[in-house]
Amino acid sequence: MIKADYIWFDGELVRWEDAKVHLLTHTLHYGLGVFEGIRCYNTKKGPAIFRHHEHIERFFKSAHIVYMKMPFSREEIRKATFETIKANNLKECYIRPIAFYAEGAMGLYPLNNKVHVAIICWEWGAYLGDEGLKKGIRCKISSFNRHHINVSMTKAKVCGNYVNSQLAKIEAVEDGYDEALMLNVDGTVAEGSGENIFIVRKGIIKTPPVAGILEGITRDSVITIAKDLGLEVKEDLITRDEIYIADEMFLCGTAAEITPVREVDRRVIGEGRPGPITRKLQEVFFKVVRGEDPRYEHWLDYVE
Ligand code: PPE
Repeated sequence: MIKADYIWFDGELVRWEDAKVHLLTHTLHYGLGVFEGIRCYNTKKGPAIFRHHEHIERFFKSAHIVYMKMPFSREEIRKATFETIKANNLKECYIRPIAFYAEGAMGLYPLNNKVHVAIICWEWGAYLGDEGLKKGIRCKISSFNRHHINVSMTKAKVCGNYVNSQLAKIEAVEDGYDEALMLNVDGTVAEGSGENIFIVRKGIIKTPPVAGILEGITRDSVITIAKDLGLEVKEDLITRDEIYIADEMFLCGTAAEITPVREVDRRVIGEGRPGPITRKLQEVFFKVVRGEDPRYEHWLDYVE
């Protein structure tokens, strides 16, 4: 990864090398921490954070779901993020706020341990590769199911939830694919290891309903943009075989942005290259995040 100079840690900027924690950090052992993934893009008016308020809100809602008390306010986190971007002189970056339990008591009751909060910013290019963004990626339906809604809290971006994602991702990569697609325990399509899923069939865009998956902010942006383009969007259950016969498919997320999918389980999707609707959505999305579409100006939080 491309390192930056400073990390915001519990209210102050510390040097990247000095941002360290104790080996008994509770979250390192048991996984109960919450995090966000946000992107800042360069615009004509300077760096702007895409849908910053929605990401901060989800960060706090994640904490709320898992009983964690956030020791900073939303506005403090927002200002701290600006501070970190400026201290590192970044124009475009990925932003990773994380809240986690410190050392103290061990065992499975963490609420008496201090909550640490850090904000880390660094330059992160195309998550699934530049080539993937242009030509599409190859996916595999994972042998691992996505979380049951009463096993893990899927609306919360909890550190420990990502063990399941990593099992799927490792399996897919070791088998020669770029990314894993995960099914719910009932067999319907859920999400990628770190992205939401969309297909296009007969001109209609389809994505699974939010039950059981992370309520992606990029997913919401894509739905809004698509509807504004006059396209029909359906939030409905998708079966595995419906993916195989889709005309187009793409994944979306903060890190993955809009990444086309050209093959799933060795079946070519559509023409085997990004389809017209996927390309149109990508084109508008990249204009929106870089402040080139006034209709979505309210989605940008300019770094002050
Ligand atoms: N589902 C999952 C499981 C997920 O992790 C993400 C984001 C999404 C959907 C899309 O959500 P949103 O970013 O709000 O559109 N995954 C983050 C972590 C990636 C990582 O490898 O770390 C991200 O994209 O930042």
